[in-house]
Amino acid sequence: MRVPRFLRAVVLALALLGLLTVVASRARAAPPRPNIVVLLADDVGFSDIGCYGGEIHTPNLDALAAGGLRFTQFYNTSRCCPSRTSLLTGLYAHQAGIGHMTDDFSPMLSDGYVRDLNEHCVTIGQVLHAAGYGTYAVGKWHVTKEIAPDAADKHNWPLHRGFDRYYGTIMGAGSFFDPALLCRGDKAISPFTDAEYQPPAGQPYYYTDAIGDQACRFIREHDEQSPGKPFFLYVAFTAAHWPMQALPEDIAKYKGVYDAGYEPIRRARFEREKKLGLIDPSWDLSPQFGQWDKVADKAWEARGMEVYAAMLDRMDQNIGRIVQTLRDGKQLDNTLLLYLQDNGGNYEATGRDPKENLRRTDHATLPQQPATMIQTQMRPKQTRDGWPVLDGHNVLPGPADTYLAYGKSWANVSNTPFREYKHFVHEGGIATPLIAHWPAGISRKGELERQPGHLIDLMATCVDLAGAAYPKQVDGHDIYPMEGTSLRPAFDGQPLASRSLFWEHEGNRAMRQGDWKLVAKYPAGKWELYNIAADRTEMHDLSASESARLASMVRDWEAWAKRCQVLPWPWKPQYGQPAGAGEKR
Ligand SMILES: [Ca+2]
Repeated sequence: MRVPRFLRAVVLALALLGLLTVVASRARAAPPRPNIVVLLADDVGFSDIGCYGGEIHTPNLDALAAGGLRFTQFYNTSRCCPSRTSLLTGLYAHQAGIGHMTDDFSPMLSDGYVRDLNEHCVTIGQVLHAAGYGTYAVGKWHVTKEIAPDAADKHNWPLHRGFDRYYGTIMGAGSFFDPALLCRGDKAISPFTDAEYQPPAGQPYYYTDAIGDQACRFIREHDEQSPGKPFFLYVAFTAAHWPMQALPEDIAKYKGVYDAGYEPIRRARFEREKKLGLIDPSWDLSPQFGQWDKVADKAWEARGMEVYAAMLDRMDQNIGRIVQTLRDGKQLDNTLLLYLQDNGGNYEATGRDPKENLRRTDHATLPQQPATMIQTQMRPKQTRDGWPVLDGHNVLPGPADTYLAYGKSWANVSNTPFREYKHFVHEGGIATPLIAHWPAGISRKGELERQPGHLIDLMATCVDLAGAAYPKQVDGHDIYPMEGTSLRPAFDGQPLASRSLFWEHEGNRAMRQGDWKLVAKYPAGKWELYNIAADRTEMHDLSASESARLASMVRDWEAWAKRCQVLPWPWKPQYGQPAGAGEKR
């Protein structure tokens, strides 16, 4: 039967309309680009938060873990500056110019160690801003050597590195009650005369609360001012970096929890990690550092850990406020929240063994300082109301007039079950939790992801999820290609791109290739080799029995070190030279 031509035209038109309708509804159904919130903690070990085995109360992080994905083999780069550099730029830190610290004044400053972000990198802020995201940074920055309040050159400060708004500290550490180089945007401010944020009545200024408050404010104001536009928010807490300072009500929650010392806490964490499936039951627990029965002042020693726990507890409370603000703004469903830590537990002995162990006097002995003063001292000599800041064994850490670290033995507990600490690239220095929570984008609720990942992957993930273009050049300067890979396949239970991962910090070196890890301590330290699947606690060195594999991996590490400006390094001896005078030991 012949179909009249006009009828065929009508059928064709209807079919086209139907097709267009399907296309249009698919376009409507495509989810909008997610907001991305990175929550970074400072100097915290693998086992500290609850959902990674700790007894510290972190219900908000635990809830994110229950509704999202926990990575069991995620890595940082073992120290503040390089980790932040790597996170922000998607490069190995040496490529961006910060292979060591921003305040390293060693004379040899080859390309990998210029102490400032170079012109061959961009930050996630820059890339996502260009892709139409609102971009916000809160908290610790620590990727520039320009740390004077009136620095003429602020080209590596947050507002000049892709962020629309910033509140936080440009320097690496400071008092929680009077932070060093606190800034709003480019301007250094005093927390005590800041018209835009004051703590609730009766509460002191406390940096962790201010960070949380400001993060919530940026989220709310973004919703009001740019509805429908996605945002990137980088929240870099300074908890639980020294000094151990916390609010009394939080410290009180942990009173007595650590009175039995290191061993029972470490053992309990080890057992919980096994129960949670985070570690393999066949792995040995690494040796414990510190003997509780030899500790002379147990109350003082336990107090350090009580305050540390209180600092993380308060951070978690503020993460809860951030999550609630997202929920209130109906943003939580399409926000990717990533929680991670910049390096392992910190063995540095700041304030623990001073020349003089002073005692607190019964009245303030120093002149008051004006509320308007800009604090520039990492370790203030006094509080604003005239109390000298004290360290040593005659003061219990916690209040504003104390400045102490929690010490190597507790850092060893933080890093359960692993060896070593911040600075080093054995697993205790570089293993971090990564919690990824995104209701609309991650279906694997409460699951563990066992593929390795690294800070360099955050840029690649952001570029992928935002549909952003990573630039080849900026202002005529070539930009290094991203080193990482998007984590999105892992969100869907798929394999990540196969690659090797590399580390160097202060001559400590490492590489991951499949299940194998090459690692060495100090510039002249000998290479060790571990099978991480069988022995992630690095207790059984296989370098002698796997000499061919060792040689092959060493060659790969050397090629990476040359390509990524790791070598020549500022340490003695130079790489490959025998141990000698001046070697760091
Ligand atoms: Ca750190």
